[in-house]
Amino acid sequence: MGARQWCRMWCNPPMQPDAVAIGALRPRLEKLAELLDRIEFTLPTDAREEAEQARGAIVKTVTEYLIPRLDEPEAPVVAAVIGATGTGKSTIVNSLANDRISDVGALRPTTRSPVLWAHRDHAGRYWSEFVARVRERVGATVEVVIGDDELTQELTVIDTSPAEYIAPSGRNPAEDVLALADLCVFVTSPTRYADISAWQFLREIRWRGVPMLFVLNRLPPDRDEAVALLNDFASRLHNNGLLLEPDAAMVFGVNEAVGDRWHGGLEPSAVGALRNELGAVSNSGYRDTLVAMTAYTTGRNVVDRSRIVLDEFDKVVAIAAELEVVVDESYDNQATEINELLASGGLSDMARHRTWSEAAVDLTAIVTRRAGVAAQETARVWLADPAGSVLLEGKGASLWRHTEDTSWDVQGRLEEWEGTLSEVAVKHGRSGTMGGRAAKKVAAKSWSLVVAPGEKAPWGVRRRLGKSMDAYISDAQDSLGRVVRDALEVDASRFRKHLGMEIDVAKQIDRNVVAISALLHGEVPPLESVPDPATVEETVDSIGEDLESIESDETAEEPGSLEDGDDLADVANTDAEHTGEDPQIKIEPIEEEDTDA
Ligand SMILES: Nc1nc2c(ncn2[C@@H]2O[C@H](COP(=O)(O)OP(=O)(O)OP(=O)(O)O)[C@@H](O)[C@H]2O)c(=O)[nH]1
Ligand SMILES: [Mg+2]
Repeated sequence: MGARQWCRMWCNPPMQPDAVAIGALRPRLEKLAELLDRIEFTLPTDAREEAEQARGAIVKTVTEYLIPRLDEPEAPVVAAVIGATGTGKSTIVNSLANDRISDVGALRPTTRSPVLWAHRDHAGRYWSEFVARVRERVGATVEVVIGDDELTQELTVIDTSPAEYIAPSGRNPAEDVLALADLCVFVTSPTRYADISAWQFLREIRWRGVPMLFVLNRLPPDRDEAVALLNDFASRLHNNGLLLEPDAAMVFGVNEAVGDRWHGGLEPSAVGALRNELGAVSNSGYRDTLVAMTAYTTGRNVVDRSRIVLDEFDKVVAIAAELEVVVDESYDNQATEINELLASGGLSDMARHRTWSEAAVDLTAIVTRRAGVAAQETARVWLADPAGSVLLEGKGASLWRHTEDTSWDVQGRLEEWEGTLSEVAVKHGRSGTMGGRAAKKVAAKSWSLVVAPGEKAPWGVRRRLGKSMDAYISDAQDSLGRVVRDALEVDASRFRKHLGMEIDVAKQIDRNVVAISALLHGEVPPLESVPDPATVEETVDSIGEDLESIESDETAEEPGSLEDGDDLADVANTDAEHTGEDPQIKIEPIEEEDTDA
């Protein structure tokens, strides 16, 4: 009874969406987006912009489209009407509605912010959330037109501003709407379809994996001329990887109609085939397939783009590792020199102070100055490096010297050191019997021996440490040396922060990409490559057969269906909707009864 429909929107070959895999994808995708949101490409690698863009696009697609979509599988299909200014997008929307939904006009651009056309049934929770999401992205000026049209029961249509239009906010509303859409209706005209900018936009849409319907509007009345234009457009789409076959039947042709209708649209019959198609793909039986397919394709493309991000991450990690060596060496040199001074008695002057707190002030000045030297040394080497110099130019300007906090921080750490000395004393106490109080006394009286190792130790210290005296001093010097190193590391960590490296994050991203890829059935082909031959062969063959029968019947007027094996869900008796009364161009979709159904 029903018919299976080969929809013209499947410009990319259908893939088998697996409901289970798609459900399992959700947490993985969410995690991936969260991880990608945390990283940032700051180093000037060749593909940095591309990687940053890919990163942003993945985060946006996953959080703003995929997750909400998977959460609300029952929500109406959202079709974004996209195209250059004056191609007749608003005219097409009004024609579909046979009503004034969106203003049309000679002013370019006419539509400056999106117009949503929806059914009043969807004014509930989902709807308010969706509208809020659109408004949040696109701005509060988004207009919502609520109606009763049957078509909108399962479909929300959004008329957009021209694809090339940048709003005063600096955003591109069409792009923003597209990011939330399940389906793109791309409208163009004979004078516009060859524009390069349109193709760039289309390629970007293709990345998203959103199914597309192509409308060539404002065709001339001469049939041969119109057919030639449709063929040319279809073959360009095909050459750009946007249409499986260079087949004009996959494009909706709409004639330049004469005479104005009150609502700024055309006769409804002019868009009859498009309306049927939109009705068919948003039909609840079909919608699940559409949503699953879009989610699936989007998921595949997310994996694809994640690889760009990961490749870039590898490069960045390598550069960062080199720059980090400079940090390590500069600070390590300074720490080593201070430690050598300590060991050789070069800092013995500090022993003149009465208390360690006073002596620590001297050592603080030394360590702070050394931090400054290490910072300067690191910055000097970084400056000579292309990536390093970029880091120094921006937020890294302050890296040339130690920070204002360094001295406070060093002093705090050094003062605490005396407290830890008693533990060293306990370790070296005669036959391991030194109590806590005695150890404290030893610590208080022996700090000066640590900074001035040649001095004679007070009797109390000698008595308690006996033969372990030298070992104690050596251990205590090591522990002070470590405090100095740690204090310098705090200053060094500013450089590391600028490298922004979270290698662990990269690993987690990698793991998620691998898992997502596995859920999507294995390897993801590169974006431009030819799709899975098995699927394509089967699909193309079945189209080919059906085309033959159509080509021999030039008068075929009815929009209809083409069987596509088991890939697509049944569409409940779409025949009933196929009025096919298009008085204009006679290039129509292809129909065949599905006898199995
Ligand atoms: N006669 C005729 N005029 C059309 C047709 N399609 C569009 N127009 C006219 O072309 C002009 C632009 O149409 P719109 O529908 O506003 O174009 P748009 O793509 O929405 O333009 P923007 O909102 O600027 O992006 C209007 O004056 C329409 O009346 C058509 O098929 N026949
Ligand atoms: Mg418009």
